[in-house]
Parts: sequence; structure tokens; C-alpha cells
Amino acid sequence: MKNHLFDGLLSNANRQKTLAYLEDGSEQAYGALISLSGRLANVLVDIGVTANGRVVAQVPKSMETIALYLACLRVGAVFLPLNTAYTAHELEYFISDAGAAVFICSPTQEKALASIAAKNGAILETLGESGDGSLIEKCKTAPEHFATVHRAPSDLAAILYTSGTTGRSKGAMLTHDNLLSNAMSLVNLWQFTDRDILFHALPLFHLHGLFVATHVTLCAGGAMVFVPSFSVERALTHLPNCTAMMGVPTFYTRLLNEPRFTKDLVLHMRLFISGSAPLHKDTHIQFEQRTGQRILERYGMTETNMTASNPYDAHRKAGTVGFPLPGVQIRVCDPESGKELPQGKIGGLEVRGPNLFKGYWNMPEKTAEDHRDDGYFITGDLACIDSDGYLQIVGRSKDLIISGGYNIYPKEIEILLDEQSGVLESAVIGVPHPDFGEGVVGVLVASDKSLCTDRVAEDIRYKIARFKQPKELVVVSELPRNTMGKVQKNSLRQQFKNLFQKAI
Ligand code: MLC
Ligand code: AMP
Repeated sequence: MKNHLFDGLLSNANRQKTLAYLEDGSEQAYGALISLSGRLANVLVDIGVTANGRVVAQVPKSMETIALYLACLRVGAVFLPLNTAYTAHELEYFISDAGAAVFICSPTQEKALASIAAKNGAILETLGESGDGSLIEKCKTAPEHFATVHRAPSDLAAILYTSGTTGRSKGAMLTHDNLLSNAMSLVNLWQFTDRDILFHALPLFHLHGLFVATHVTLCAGGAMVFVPSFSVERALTHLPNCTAMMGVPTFYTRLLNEPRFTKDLVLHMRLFISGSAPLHKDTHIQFEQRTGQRILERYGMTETNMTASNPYDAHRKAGTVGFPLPGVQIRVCDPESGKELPQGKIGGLEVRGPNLFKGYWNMPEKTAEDHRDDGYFITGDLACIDSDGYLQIVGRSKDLIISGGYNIYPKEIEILLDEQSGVLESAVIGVPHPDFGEGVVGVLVASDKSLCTDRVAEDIRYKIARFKQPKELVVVSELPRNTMGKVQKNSLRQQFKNLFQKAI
């Protein structure tokens, strides 16, 4: 029986070959990963997971997490990873909205989250960062052999939640073929082979770390140095043993701030890739001056996987994201009329192709609203195609902040800030931040003299993930509005544009 994605991902796997070099000095071979995925698949079936069941996981980064993901594919289940920074307050929505069959958390969170799982009818299991937890315990007696179920290209493989402009997160449904076709394109385009060793320092709960980085490595039959998270020290230690790195722009700015990051350290490396947020032209230029290598910038989003990439063999143009991937169609349109604009004009970017998601989970109206009648998806990014045909992402029509590669939707934070005592209303904006690209600022209008920004910061501390919390709260007498009464965020962004300039 054919399982489109699982079979495709492992088509070049050599069971004896090392897939991952871990920080404790140990190595994991492809064979060990495949065996563990078989045991985990048996465990999932034993606890009641069936085809199309949603397996929701908020677990630390580990090779066991990758095995769990593969096990879900083998069972025909739908993998739904969640940011480890989400608080209990935020988690419940995902578990309930997805109708989770199983919820897997870190053993340290088991007590705190048991009632949320029970309330939503999900079986609770645990998986810890060192491969501990109930799932792995159950694997000890589970057989390695598992008859992988048949899955067609159009079957669901994963749901990745992405925040919404209304404050309610939307689950992007990704099919087996969305993911496999994209991974195979990238392997070819970026010339990954079984000789590559990727520095993998990205989280596994987003498209970039789970699909782009891990899928490309697996598909190519390559290897990775697999570390829990990014730090400059880790990069300095491990890059000498790697051939490629994928990162968000913050990885690159942090490396450039480190004098020990030199040309000699990375002379042997063949590829540096950046994405998930705009890479500043200066970073691109400084990186080339420091290392002699040009970063390859690419563009994607949860709903579309990777859409465009600078070329491997030809000119990598700073400030652009290159050309559409093979089979992917893009156009730049007038946001109102939907009419395609001539080359050089700025408009809304629309995308169509095998990479495009199947729709938002349980949100048919939202899915329809974000698509044109001819199937193009309206990304919410503003773009233009320059005179050389390179795609440039010049801004966003959606109210979105991207901080260190994480998406933050202001509405969700504004709703929370508006509930705080002493707050009449709020506007949340992103302004330039030297480390995270954009930093979150909460602009508050007081309802009375009781407003205390420190108290507001404390009150929201355990309600939303730390990375979403405003790094600064400022008080203004009123929010600037246009004649329609809409808050003029551009004017606020202008007013507070230097807030973080001395922060680092
Ligand atoms: C951490 N913090 C952040 C933050 N990351 N705040 C804002 N934005 C972020 N991205 C907070 C911490 O909670 C902490 O708060 C403080 O900032 C300092 O943390 P740190 O220890 O310095 O951060 P660090 O652990 O080093 O993390 C920074 C980072 C990480 C950039 C390495 O955020 C990261 O790995 N980002 C990658 C995200 C990613 O994979 N995005 C892909 C999305 S997919 P305090 O106050 O408690 O100290 C996608 C599609 C596509 O977009 O095209 O790829
Ligand atoms: P996400 O929804 O988390 O997948 O984030 C996708 C968004 O990240 C896109 O819609 C863009 O706004 C942004 N993005 C990703 N890659 C790039 C890039 N190279 N340049 C500019 N923006 C990017």
C-alpha cells in the first residue's frame, strides 16, 4: 500500500546512515527513526487513533517528535504541532477546535493540562525532551513492524494553526502532496544530496523547521546537526561540521554581531538560506562581506509552503525572494478589483499550485474569502515583480507583526489589553527591532487614572505566549483615526519607530 508522503520522504533513506548528530554526542540512524515511528504508530493505534484523527502535540524539540510525526503519517492521522510557548489559556482553543483525539504534552506539563484534555475528550499522553514520557514508555513493548496505511496525495497530513486578523487562529489543512511536492522541488532547486549536513536549529512546530528543513533533509537522504534551539554558541560549535544552514533573519543578524563568526569558520559551507521574515538588504550585504557567501532568500507561508526562491546557480538578489518554484503560479493584483497588475507595480500577491493548502479547518467561509474564483490564494502580502523578473515582498496588507520569525496578530493582543482595568482601548503595532526585526508595542489609552503599564504587563503574563507580549507598553491620550474611525497604525508606527533603537 502506498502512503504518499511517508514513502516519498523516505525514498532515499539508507537505514544504516546517520540522519541526526545530537548535542550529547550521540547519533541517530535512519533505521532507528523508522523503527521508532513503527512502534509509535502501533501505540497510537492502541490508544484509539484512527485515520484522519487529529494528534495535537505541544512537545519539546527532539528526534522522538519527528518519529511521532512520521508515526501519524503511517497511521493516516493528522499531525498538529503547537508552539511550546503557548500558555494553557491559549491551548484549549486548539485542542477543542481541532477535535483532538490525543493531546501530547511535555511530562512537566501533564498535571497542569490534564483537565483541559479531559474536558475536550482528548486522551492525554506525554513526550519529553530527552525521549521520556508515556508514549516512549509504551513503545518499549510495542512491535516495530507496522503496516503503514494507504494515503492518497490529497489526504490530510497536517494542520498548522496560523493566527487570524480577527484574533481567532485558523488551522491550515496541508495534504500529503502539498508537502511532498514542495519538499521535492526544494531538494532539486537547492541541490541537496545525501552528502549534506544541515544545521537544524529551528523549532519543529512551524513549517520552516518541520517541513522545509526536516523534509528536505529526509528527501535527500542527508543528515543534520540537530540542536534544541538557535544560539550563536551552537552555531559556532557546529557550523564547521555542516554544509548548509536554514534560518530566520534573526539567526543571521545575531551571527553578524559576533566577531568570532568569520569567513574561515564557514568556508566549507555551500548554502545559507533565509526565510519566514524579510531579510534586510544590509544583512545580506554584510553577510557577503564577512563570509564571501550570498544568502539565498526564499518566501513562503503556512498556507502555501514555499512559493518562491532565489536561484542556487544564478544571481541571488538582495531584497528579493527570487522566482516562483516549478509548478507554482504567482500574480500581483489590485487588492480591490483582483485585476492583475503590470510588472513593476505593487499589489497583493496571489498564489496557485500544488503547494496550496486545502483550506482552513472548519472555516469554509474564511477559505472562500481568501481565494479567487480561479483558485488563486490571496496571501495578504504586498509584492512586485522587478524589471529582472525577481519577486519582491514589499509589505503586508494584513495586520501582522513578524518578530524573530514568529507571526503575531495584533487583534489577539488588543482584545486582551482592552480587557485590562484602566484601559479604554489599545492598538498593537510592530516597529523596527534590532534583534527580532520587528518588536511588539502596545499603545494604550487610559480610561481612568488607575492605568499602570507594569500591572497590565503582569496581568497578561500568563495569558499569552511570551513572544507575543508587548516588549513596551506606552500610553497616549487618544489613538489617531481616519474619517472612517479606523485607527491609523501607520501614524503610530511612525511615532514609535525608534522605541527599540537603544534597546540592544
Ligand atoms: C523569543 N522571544 C521572542 C522571540 N523569541 N520575542 C519576540 N519574538 C521572538 N521570535 C522572547 C523570549 O520569550 C524571551 O522573553 C526574550 O524574547 C529573549 O529570548 P531569547 O532567549 O533571546 O530568544 P531565543 O530563545 O534566542 O529565540 C529567538 C529566536 C527564536 C529567533 C532564535 O524566536 C526562533 O527560533 N525563531 C524562529 C521562528 C520560526 O521558526 N519561524 C518560522 C515560522 S514558519 P523574556 O522576556 O522572558 O526574556 C513561516 C513560514 C516560512 O514563517 O516562510 O518559513
Ligand atoms: P506564517 O503564516 O507563519 O507561515 O508566515 C508567513 C508570512 O511570513 C508571509 O505571509 C510573509 O509575510 C512572511 N515571510 C515569509 N518569508 C518571507 C520573506 N523571505 N520575506 C518577507 N516576508 C516573508
